Amino acid sequence: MSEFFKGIHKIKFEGAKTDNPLSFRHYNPDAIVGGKTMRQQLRFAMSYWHTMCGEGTDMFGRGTVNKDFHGKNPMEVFENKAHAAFELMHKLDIDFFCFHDRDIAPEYEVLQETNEGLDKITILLKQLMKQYNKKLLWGTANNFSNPRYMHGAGTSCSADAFCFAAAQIKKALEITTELGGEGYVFWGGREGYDTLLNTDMGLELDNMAKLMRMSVEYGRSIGFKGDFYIEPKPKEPTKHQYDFDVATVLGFLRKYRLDKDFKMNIEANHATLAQHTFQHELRVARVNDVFGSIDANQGDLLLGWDTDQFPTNVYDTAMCMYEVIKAGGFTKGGLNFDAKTRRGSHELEDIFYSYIAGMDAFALGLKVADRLIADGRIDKFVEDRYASYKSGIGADIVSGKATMADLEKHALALGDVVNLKSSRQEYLENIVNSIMFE
Ligand code: XUL
Ligand code: CO
Repeated sequence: MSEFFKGIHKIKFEGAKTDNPLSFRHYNPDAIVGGKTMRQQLRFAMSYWHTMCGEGTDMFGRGTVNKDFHGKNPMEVFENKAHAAFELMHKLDIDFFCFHDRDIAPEYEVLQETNEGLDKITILLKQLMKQYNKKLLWGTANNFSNPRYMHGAGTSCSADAFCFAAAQIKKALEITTELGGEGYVFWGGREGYDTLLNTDMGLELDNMAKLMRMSVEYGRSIGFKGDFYIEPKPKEPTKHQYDFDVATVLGFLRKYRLDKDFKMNIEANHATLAQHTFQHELRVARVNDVFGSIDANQGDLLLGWDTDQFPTNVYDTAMCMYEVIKAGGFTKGGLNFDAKTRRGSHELEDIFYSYIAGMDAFALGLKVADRLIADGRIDKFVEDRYASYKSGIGADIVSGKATMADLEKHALALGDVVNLKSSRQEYLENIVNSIMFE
């Protein structure tokens, strides 16, 4: 097979002093940080959709880069994409990839034919995975691009569209299982609404839960052992996406008793669209035991949409990795770069600069998070801040022993609350800076 990324060699760790832009300055896959290799801690994944399919289109203009990879017919295009994908993962030393069904094979007029194309590509992917020693982090179904999903998929007003969505998920689960996928993602696609004037919200949510329940049962019945994830997002394409944020999704899962079956795939740009920090979303997932995987990217805070930029903000990657380490690290999840080069960064080489930037930003973030934890001042501060719950009335509150009468008695005896200490926010922020730039 011909080389698609000519002139680019395997990217290696060269250290912070290197002036070679096609090298890692911080990501050293075999270096140990926090008791594991960086490779094990970070579990980087390539997103097939942006990297192999995204051509730089936006609503004002067509593509600026061609991703046909010299294919002369639809099937050849996707076969070549597969070869290019593995060359890219090899050169970037990325161990995992993630895809939607429609990223990896052509969509034809007839579903049966589309599925046959998927089967062919699945055979090729399996062979390439073996050859290059790469793994599938997660698969998913694109239940949002085709016009049949204009009113949603699992939440469509059309039972026919609902069946098409189910058929696609069934097939995507089969492929994901065949490729040994470690996860399967539901991102809400068009599951939401623009106006309540035409929407039966109760029925839509009930139906979405039914589709998820059936998907989990089907996946387990065919031997899928990976984790199921929901990826929250507050808006775009619909005004109100049902999976707004982690807390909203948790409410949905608990209502339909699906909370033991799903974890969260948290995307940085979706968090900020929901007016949360990335760390907030990770923390909500962590304290509710549903942290699973991450779509690593960043948004532009001056723009109100999902720009899917490669992550370069080290404050964010550091706080992200702090949460990941505190959650016990990734088990089946990883860091999938759901990120695309800017429209003007139109040369294939830009894909390499982008991934290198993202991987180095996360390597730095991991190192900072590890030092923050080893330093211990922040964790100790938080621990001390809640010391009043360790003994006396506080301990009785935590254990559930205290009654309302006990609390009232305590308050009456006190007269007032007199021992409140400073929250020391600025002191703590400066500790982060001092560790980051030590
Ligand atoms: C959309 C998005 C998706 C999911 C997978 O905003 O993030 O690409 O990650 O469907
Ligand atoms: Co995503």
